[in-house]
Amino acid sequence: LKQRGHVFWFYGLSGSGKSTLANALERKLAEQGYVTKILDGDNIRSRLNADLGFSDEDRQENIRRIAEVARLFLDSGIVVIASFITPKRELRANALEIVGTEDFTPVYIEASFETCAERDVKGLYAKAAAGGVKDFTGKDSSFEAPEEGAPDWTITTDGQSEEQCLEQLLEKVLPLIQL
Ligand code: GGZ
Repeated sequence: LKQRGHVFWFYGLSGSGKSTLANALERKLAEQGYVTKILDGDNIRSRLNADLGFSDEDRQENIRRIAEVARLFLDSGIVVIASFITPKRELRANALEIVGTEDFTPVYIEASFETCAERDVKGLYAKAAAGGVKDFTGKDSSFEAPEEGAPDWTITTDGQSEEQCLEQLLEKVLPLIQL
């Protein structure tokens, strides 16, 4: 492959825009001939990790397995775009450790809980507010933003268009995957 493999690990609240941006980024990269793989709830939580829920332990196992899968794709030189809430710093650190520091970039997709709740694309926030979602991130289960000085990239979807976010991403992504 005429590319350098890399794992871009998108994390942030449900509804922050992770999947939208992951898909948009994949489309752009594909146009330019890059071979990519998206890992997200749709292809992982529905199958490989269908046995896992949202307790701290299950999220940890979820992220561990995904990072191992990402590593396999990376071994083949593929650009992986993983998109999971990954709510705790420790979970992000574990994923980075499994994949390897060199080839892993954590990307915080930032939007406030209020913004995500307003968007409520899947009606999950309304359901959670009514008490119908166990361990909901940002409500009964905490989300840890990147610590001050963390090397993580931050893309703010709050108040920026998808195009603006995508442009910011591309500018940082391309130098890492170009040979
Ligand atoms: C958070 C939940 C929950 C709870 C179901 N808390 O926006 P979505 O719907 O499509 O994506 C969310 C997805 C989160 O799974 P992850 O694998 O990314 O989470 S983690 O990294 O923390 O393991 C959401 C849906 O699952 N969902 N219940 N309780 N999100």
